Amino acid sequence: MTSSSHRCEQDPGASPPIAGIYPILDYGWLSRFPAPWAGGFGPEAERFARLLGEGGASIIQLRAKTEGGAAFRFMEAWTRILRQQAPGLTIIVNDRVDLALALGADGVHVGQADLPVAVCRKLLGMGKLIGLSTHTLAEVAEAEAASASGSPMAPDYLGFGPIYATDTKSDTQPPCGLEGLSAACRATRLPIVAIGGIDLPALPRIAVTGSAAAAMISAIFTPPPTGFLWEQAREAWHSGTVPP
Ligand code: 3NM
Repeated sequence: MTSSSHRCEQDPGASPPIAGIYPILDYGWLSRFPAPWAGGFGPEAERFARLLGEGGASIIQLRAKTEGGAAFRFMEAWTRILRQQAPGLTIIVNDRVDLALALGADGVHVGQADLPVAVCRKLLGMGKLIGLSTHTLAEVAEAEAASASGSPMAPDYLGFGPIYATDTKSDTQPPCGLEGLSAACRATRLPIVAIGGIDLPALPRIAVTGSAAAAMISAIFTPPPTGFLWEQAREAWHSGTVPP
């Protein structure tokens, strides 16, 4: 990454915040499950958060596309539990700069049609992480140019996708596949978080494209009794083998 004063940098001496598996706790997806995922937040949720902390997770995103109190309570509860049980974890809020501020999150992830990165930066202040969704090489090139010139429009990392077809988000572009992802990684020095339809068998292939991380919703948070596949995903990413 280029050096500039206004952006968070991935410090090569410390474990970088954007690395490996990037789980997204999505309110809509988790609402299909019983507590603790979308409500309840008992000891099960604490165990889940501890697993992330002890398992070396670096980052997580809280995502709630629905407006209203329930979505806020979802984010508030998870932030509290994650802060208690996994203190080193970087917590990113999707779309909502206001909620990121209210919750004291570590950053925000915005789409192309959301608040511009420079405005997010102004609202959140220095030292917060800002991610931007990209879906085309032109969008990647635009972010890279902003980064190279030290512009306040530059995000700290890029989401890029969808890599594969997904049912979790309805308004996606056509899948770009591994070739599209590799091209995006070559087009920027910003860390790329691959997203969209990524399951466990895909992780070893994603890991060798140059992506910094792989974001996962439906394939890592599976219905009970299987539950949260954090350890399996981490192993698939790091060792290249998919546990049975
Ligand atoms: N953004 P799953 S695809 C939230 O292409 C999101 O920008 C995408 O969910 C993009 O891991 C997507 O269940 C859904 O496929 C990811």
